[in-house]
Amino acid sequence: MVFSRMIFTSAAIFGFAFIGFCSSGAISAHAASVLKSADTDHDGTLDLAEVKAAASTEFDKLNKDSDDTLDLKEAKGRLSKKEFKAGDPDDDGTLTKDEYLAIVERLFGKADKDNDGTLDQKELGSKAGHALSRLIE
Ligand SMILES: [Ca+2]
Ligand SMILES: [Ca+2]
Ligand SMILES: [Ca+2]
Repeated sequence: MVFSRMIFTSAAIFGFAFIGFCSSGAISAHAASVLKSADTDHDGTLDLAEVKAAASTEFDKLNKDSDDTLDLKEAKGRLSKKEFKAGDPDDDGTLTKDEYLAIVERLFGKADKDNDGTLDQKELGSKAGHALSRLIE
């Protein structure tokens, strides 16, 4: 009885560890791919200029009707409704590229935990880094 409970417990612990491993693995896989594609000077980190350049390209890609702004529908999957509203200070229901890049810059500052002006893969895998990587790839 005690023995079988022990097996069950260790199986459960193993299961949780496995799930945890998979989800953090998925985040860092995305972080790694964002890092690879946006790191144009190949120094292994992203500075703000690289992040903004990638975000600007992504904005153009998301902006399907080419009217210079993103509406909530175009930003879907990248920004939650709340994030969209917070990034739209003139409250006109659309994001200009400047507003989009301001969100990116804010998230960059949040993700740059050691304040060295660059994001490494670990910082990109953080919560803010993950939110940021959605906006640049
Ligand atoms: Ca770089
Ligand atoms: Ca706006
Ligand atoms: Ca940093």
